[in-house]
Amino acid sequence: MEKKQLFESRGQGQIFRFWEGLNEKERANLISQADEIDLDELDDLVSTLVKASGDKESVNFSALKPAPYLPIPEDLDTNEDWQEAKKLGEDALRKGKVAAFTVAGGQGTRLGYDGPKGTFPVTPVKKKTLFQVFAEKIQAARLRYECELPWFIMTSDVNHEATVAFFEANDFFGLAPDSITFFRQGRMPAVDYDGKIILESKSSIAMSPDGHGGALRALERSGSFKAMEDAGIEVLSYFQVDNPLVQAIDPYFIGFHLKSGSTMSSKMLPKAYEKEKLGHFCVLDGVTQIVEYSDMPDDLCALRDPDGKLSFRAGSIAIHVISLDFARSLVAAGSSVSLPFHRADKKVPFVNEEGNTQKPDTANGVKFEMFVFDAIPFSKNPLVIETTRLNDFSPVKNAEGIDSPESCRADQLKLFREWFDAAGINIPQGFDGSIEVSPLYALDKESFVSAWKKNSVSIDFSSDVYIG
Ligand code: UD2
Repeated sequence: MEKKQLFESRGQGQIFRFWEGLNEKERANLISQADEIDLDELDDLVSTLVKASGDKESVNFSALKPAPYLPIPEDLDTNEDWQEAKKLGEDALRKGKVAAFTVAGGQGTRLGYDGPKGTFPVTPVKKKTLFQVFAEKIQAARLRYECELPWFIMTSDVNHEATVAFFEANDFFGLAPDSITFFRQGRMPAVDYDGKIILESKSSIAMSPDGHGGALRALERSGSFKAMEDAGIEVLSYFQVDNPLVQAIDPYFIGFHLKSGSTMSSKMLPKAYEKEKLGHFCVLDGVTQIVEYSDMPDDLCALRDPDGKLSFRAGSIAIHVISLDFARSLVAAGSSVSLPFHRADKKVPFVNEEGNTQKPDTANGVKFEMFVFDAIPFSKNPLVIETTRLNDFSPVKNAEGIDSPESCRADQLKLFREWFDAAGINIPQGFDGSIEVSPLYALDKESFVSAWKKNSVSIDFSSDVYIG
């Protein structure tokens, strides 16, 4: 068999070691997985990331500097620069140049939730799921800017069908089904420490999602880039599935991206504490880049400016505006640059010589992932702008504690209370119920205040309050 010979000739014949005992369906499965593997790419990764030192040492930390960022002004409404940016962003939206893009291919292992993360309920009163929150934010932006605003959602093999079924079962949350595109990200095989592809059962290879950086390849492969181009899209508003507070569509951010001639822009927050799990915006030899929290040495995380602020305080919250042409150029045939892979040591279930799958107690292999933010060093005028936590970031990552459903609920309550205050709504002392405002009612404080002025109702604070 040709495929078997090819893998044998490349030292990876072990994936076919149970071949003789497999039925037709099992053989077809194994072959189709093998077809997904680019052996040249894998050889390269094994020699650079598995057998050599790995990617961590490749950064010259002694030359690393904090990246500059555009601070958020005290008063957005009177700041000319920000107001000019807002107008540009709104104009791009009205002209239909923007698409929303959510990466939702991750496995959500830390949350301990069995299902696509986007189907997790997060809002305080109505228990809307993450997907519903984003759908309503996108719908509200479509209405506000009278634009198509297509939504692209990247899934992975493990959650694609369940994700699409969830949208179908919920009537796509009122959005036109053809205005949402679901596409799968790619997969990479896991290898052992000798660089051999790991077989997870007799007929299947241990394959896993190729990281959110795989989005660029997947957008190209799925025809989504082409569809965006045909629809006149110029920029993507990129966000992660785990963060319901994100301003899915932020005219200020989009406007600054356009105004500064950037091809990839990012939002930052000052880190709340030294080891907060956010990538760090840095500059190395004049090139802006993100150094992931797990790769940043402790002493640099702890370094402080004379005023006591953390020097490397600019934390990435994984919200970007990316120009379509730039994203495409990184994956175009013959492109001179490509996103690097990172190594992650994992416990990878494997098939033993008796043909049974075994779960190891310690890491036994390496998975390969790309990160979308590794595109930043290739971008023109990469812009980093500050935002505020309540207006953009409270992710659901862990079952409890920091970045959990509970902390996210508390942040939503804080945000909605702020909106109530701004609109002059008096919350009775001792009210300990929940408050929730639908994105379809208001997307931000400003729109809440003006909607409330036009259309206030009396609120019954004897139970939870929902404004929709
Ligand atoms: C990510 C960033 C971190 C910080 C933080 C903010 C990385 C490596 N780190 O950390 O710097 O910005 O977010 O919340 O990204 N995903 C896919 N496919 C994959 C893997 C992930 O779609 O193969 C999606 C996943 O569904 C989620 C997002 O990417 O929406 C983040 O993934 P994560 O939870 O692994 O990232 P995290 O929290 O370590």
